[in-house]
Amino acid sequence: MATSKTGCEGCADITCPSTKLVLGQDIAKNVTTAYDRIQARGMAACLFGSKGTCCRNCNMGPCQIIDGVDDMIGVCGATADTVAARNFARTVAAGAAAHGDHAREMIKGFIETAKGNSPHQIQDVEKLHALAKVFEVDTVDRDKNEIALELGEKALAEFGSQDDTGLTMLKRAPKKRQELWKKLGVEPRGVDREVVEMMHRTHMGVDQEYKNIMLQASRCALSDGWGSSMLSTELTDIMFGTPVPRRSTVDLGVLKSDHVNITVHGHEPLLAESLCIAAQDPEMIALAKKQGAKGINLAGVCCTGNEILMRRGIPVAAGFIQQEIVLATGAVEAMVVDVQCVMQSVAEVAKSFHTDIITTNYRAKMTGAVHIQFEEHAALNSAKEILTHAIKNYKKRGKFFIPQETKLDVVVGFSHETINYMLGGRFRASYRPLNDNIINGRIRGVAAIVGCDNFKLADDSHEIIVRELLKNNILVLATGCAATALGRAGLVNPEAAKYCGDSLREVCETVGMPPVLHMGSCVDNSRLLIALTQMVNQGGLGEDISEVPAIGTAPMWMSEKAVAIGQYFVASGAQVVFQDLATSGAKAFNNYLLEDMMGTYGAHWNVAKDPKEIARIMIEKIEAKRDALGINKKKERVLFDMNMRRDLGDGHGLTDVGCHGPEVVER
Ligand code: SF4
Ligand code: MSK
Repeated sequence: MATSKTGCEGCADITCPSTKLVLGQDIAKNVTTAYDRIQARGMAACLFGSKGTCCRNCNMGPCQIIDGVDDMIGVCGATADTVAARNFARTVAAGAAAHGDHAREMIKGFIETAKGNSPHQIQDVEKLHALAKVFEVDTVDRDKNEIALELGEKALAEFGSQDDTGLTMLKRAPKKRQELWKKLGVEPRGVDREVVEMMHRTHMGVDQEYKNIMLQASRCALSDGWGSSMLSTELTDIMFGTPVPRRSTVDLGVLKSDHVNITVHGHEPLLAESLCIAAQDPEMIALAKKQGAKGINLAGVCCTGNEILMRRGIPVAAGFIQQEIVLATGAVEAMVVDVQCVMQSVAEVAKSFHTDIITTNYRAKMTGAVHIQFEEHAALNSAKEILTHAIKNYKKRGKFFIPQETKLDVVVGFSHETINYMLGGRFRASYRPLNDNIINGRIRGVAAIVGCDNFKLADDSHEIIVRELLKNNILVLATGCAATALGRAGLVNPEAAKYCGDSLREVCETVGMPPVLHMGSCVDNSRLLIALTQMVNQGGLGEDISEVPAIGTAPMWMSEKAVAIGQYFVASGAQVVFQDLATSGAKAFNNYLLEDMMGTYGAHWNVAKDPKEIARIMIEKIEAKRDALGINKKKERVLFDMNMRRDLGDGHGLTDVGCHGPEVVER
């Protein structure tokens, strides 16, 4: 490994105060981070790879294709468009596979819980009944565990389904969208099947027409968004509780100097929830005290962090981009990891400290880590074994540095159900108040900011985009590491209302909500699909997701999962903006993604490098949707008397910001 140390000499793109503080310490001087490695690479990425036209799908290649140059097509004759589309589609399949395998584990855990074989319990019975209805599971005179068992088994069957009837959750989408999917033939049939078919169709010599490849890419992505991810989110909520708004903290300062610090990193909340239960066990606390600590401090990293933040208010120490930095504090006894987004470098960073990396899933082992298998059927015992190992490291802790002053408050826990109760809908749970505020223009629209961090881009990109959106009165829904980054920027709490334009600020202050609503982990992007559908079903914003003034972005995407998410948003009718895509080397295919998909799905991909440009595009698209809906018309201001207010019946138009509307309203 290189010996040049970040120390901060390579900090040109690091704006995060806590990262800078840690890397500036002596204890971090031997730590090599991704920032160092990006600098050390010192050369631009391969042009063929970054533009999507390198193919290694068979052993006649690898072939590097130049679009429009006759003798620079593949040995098999594959064109740039075919190669770029195959590569893109395989990225979607990989992302969908990651979400699918995660979801399968969650459903198996759900079934074990229903059978009484786990330390967890079915917590949200209302949601259990709602989902049971979707899956046509009888609930009358049945015990919650009995219902959950049948629901879990039906959900698991969606993975291996071989019939062509379509996944059950698709019927939750707006009717118009369902009809479009049927017409296009992109209704996913089975979660696993769509990934397999995608891999088959992009094998050498199968599907060689980019638009046809993308039909299956859409079907595969939809099997993620409306299939596995949605199943995972909903069943996890039923088992661990649907999130409700709660206060917590984020950033490296959530580590405690006098506690055993254990960070939980990865994605599957079964492990993290079991650790949370085990960490409260008097036997574990006593062991920590015996080692000289005051207690056990669990803190999250990446999306496992978001899961326990949303449901338990457990602080998040770091997003993806800070996973090495959290170890460089020297204050972490163990980083417990499961699957996805765990950089191999954490094992190397840990070597400079007393920290152990503990892998827990047979799928995901790492050289230099300690492996303690997390057994679902003996979850509490596994969790205690992991904690015991970590606690015993406390005495070995040497010098450490925790940047306490950079810790920030957040208010999190906004499920799509929570939105029902916000904005004045407390007594009449519905999306009506949100829709009304969009129609009257106080909220111009909704922007989803999702996905990862990425060392290639300035670490304040999320913040720059969101500040622009808020100034323009656009409500932001955030998930994943983007949400953590926004928490670190101080934007995920009600006090951030001061950064909004006047009308959004008025709404946020009246309701007491943050202008950036943290909706969970990357799997929880499915919550956004339901929220958009609720907006459609509530009325006044069109008949399909493609008509709602809403847009998504994953500006700092890193993982293949983000591309699957982007594609399921587009196939669901929501536009997305990414900072780059590996498709620009194939002109026709690239145009298809960035423009022509509009004709198929009513939405397309957008690409822009500069964060302010991303925000500009998002604002422009939202305003265009408002124009199309006819809600941007200049309105006549009318002074309402009490009779006129009563004539409005259910109060629509008066619930602009809450239960008590202003006397002057616009019609
Ligand atoms: Fe080259 Fe065609 Fe083989 Fe790809 S599939 S590596 S383009 S010969
Ligand atoms: S963890 S997929 S870096 S959001 Fe979900 Fe974060 Fe992206 Fe991983």
